[in-house]
Amino acid sequence: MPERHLAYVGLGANLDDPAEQVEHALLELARLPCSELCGRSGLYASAPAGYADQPDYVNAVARLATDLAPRALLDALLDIERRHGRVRAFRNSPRTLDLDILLYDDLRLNEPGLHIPHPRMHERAFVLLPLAEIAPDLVLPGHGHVVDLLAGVVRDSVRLLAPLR
Ligand code: PH2
Ligand code: MG
Ligand code: MG
Repeated sequence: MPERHLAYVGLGANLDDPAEQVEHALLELARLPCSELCGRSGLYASAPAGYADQPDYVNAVARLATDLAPRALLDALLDIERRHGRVRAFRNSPRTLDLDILLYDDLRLNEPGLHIPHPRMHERAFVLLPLAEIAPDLVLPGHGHVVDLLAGVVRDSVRLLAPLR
C-alpha cells in the first residue's frame, strides 16, 4: 500500500467572486483521488502582495492526507486551476484561482516548477495566518515554527473574512 503523506496547500483568488472560487476549490480538493481533505482554515481577505494594482485577495490553507507524489499532486492542482479559468498573464497577475503546495511532509525539493516548501511562504502573512489557524505547532523545514514566523511579518493587511463555524 502506498504511504500517506501530509501536504499543506495554499489557496488564493482575486477575480470572479474570489470567496466562491476558494470554497469551490476546497470541495475539489476533497474529491482528489487517493487523498483526504483533513483540515482547512477560514477565509482571509488580504491586500495584494507583489503587484499592487489589482483587487484584494481571498486566501485560505488546506491540509491533505495523500498518496499522491508531489509532482502528481501539483498536476492535480494545476488541473483544478485550469477548470477555474486561470489565465497566466504575468508574474503575480490577478487570478481566479491559485493553488500552491506549501509543504509536503518535511520534504525539501527544488525542481523546475516545483519548489517545496513554497519559497516565499515564510514571509507571507496571508499564508502564515491561515496556516497558524489549523497547524500552530507546525515547523517549516529550514525556517522554524509557524507562530514564530508570524510574529516577524507585517499582518495588518490580512483579516479573517469568514471564520469556520
Ligand atoms: N499571491 C501571489 C502574489 N500576491 N497577494 C495576496 N494577498 N494573496 C495571494 O495569494 C497572492 C498575493 C502570487 O501567487
Ligand atoms: Mg501563489
Ligand atoms: Mg501558484
